Amino acid sequence: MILDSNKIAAHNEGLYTAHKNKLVFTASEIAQSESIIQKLIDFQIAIPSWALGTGGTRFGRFAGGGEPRSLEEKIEDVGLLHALNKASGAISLHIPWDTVTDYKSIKALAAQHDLKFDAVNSNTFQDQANSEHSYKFGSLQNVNKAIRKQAVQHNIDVIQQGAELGSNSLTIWLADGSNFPGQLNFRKAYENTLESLQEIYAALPADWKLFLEYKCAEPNFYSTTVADWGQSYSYVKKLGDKAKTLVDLGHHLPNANIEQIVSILLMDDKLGGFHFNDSKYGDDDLTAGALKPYQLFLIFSELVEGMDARGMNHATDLGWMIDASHNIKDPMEDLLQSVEAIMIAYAQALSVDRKALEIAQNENDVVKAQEILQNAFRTDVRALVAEARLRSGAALNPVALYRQLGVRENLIGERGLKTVATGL
Ligand SMILES: [Mn+2]
Repeated sequence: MILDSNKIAAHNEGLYTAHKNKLVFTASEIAQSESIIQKLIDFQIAIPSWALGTGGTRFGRFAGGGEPRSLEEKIEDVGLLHALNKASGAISLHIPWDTVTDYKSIKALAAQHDLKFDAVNSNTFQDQANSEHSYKFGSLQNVNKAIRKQAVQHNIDVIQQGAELGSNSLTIWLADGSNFPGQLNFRKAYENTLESLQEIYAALPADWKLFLEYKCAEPNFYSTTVADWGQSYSYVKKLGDKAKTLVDLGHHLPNANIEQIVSILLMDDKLGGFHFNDSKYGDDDLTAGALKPYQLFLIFSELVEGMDARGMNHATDLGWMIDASHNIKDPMEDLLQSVEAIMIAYAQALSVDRKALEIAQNENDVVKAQEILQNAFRTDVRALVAEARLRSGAALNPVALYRQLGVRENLIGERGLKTVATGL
């Protein structure tokens, strides 16, 4: 299904007057509105290929209809999202779920939808049908050298596939760890993992980055071999300049101060990118900004401050991606909501009065510092986000237009009611 741009224009026409009134008011409240709108236009958030189908829990999966059955259909779905919001101009593939056989046609399809290939993700957390060795007791950490070799080779294969597509980063998340005390020698698990990562790092093209994601628990519940940002940092520091830490918002112990982690990693040039989602208990993978929008804003506030301090390009110098699972919502609607929440947090962070905040900090004026941050958070920036979409040719209200056009019903018509997205 391809969205007709006339339908987007007609939708925008109906909402235009109300939007313009809001925009005029917002611009009167936020001095730097025009530069914020431009930054929002440039900012793109990658959609992971595995988020387009309905996820599940340990207990069951309730499939939606019209889910993408192939990589081609996943690209078409991201193309639909991007047409609606012009802020989802990249797709992140997961190998082997999205193994490409015809690079030329896949690249042409992505180009047709104005999509780039973001980081490619390797998978050593499950056994593949044709693999010789099992990852039951870990992959890069495994006590068996042959199993480590197989996992290293898989990552090198993923790099090669990504390079064919024009991607320039590899994300590694390891399920490696242990479930019981005594199962692992922590130091040896670390050393094996480091050696394996070094072999993968050696295969990276010159202009590539390696993102090492951490996670405090799950699927292993006693120890995780890359458990937190400190452990990821320890590995990437030893690997070299192309290796960075990736922060997934759902991968911390409860109440971790993620904004502080982000600030320090950025300062040390070791922050690679983000996986956005929201959570109440653990790796809940809920819609970004659904539960803790203030935390999301505070994280973006540190990102903007830290990137500006280093003279970085907000749009291109870090990897921005959603990593979420949709168990009960239409995945496409959920992704539109996530992108909107991320854009709002980014716009709010851009509107913070940095000079006034610095003065308040230097004067230990705690009340003033809080007032400045909360004023930015409490100012409604949705008209700026909508204006960025309007200027890009996207919809003023993407979720409303998605429903109005009956996109899901169309996809069910094309693909059937009982489809299951590949990969999950
Ligand atoms: Mn993740």
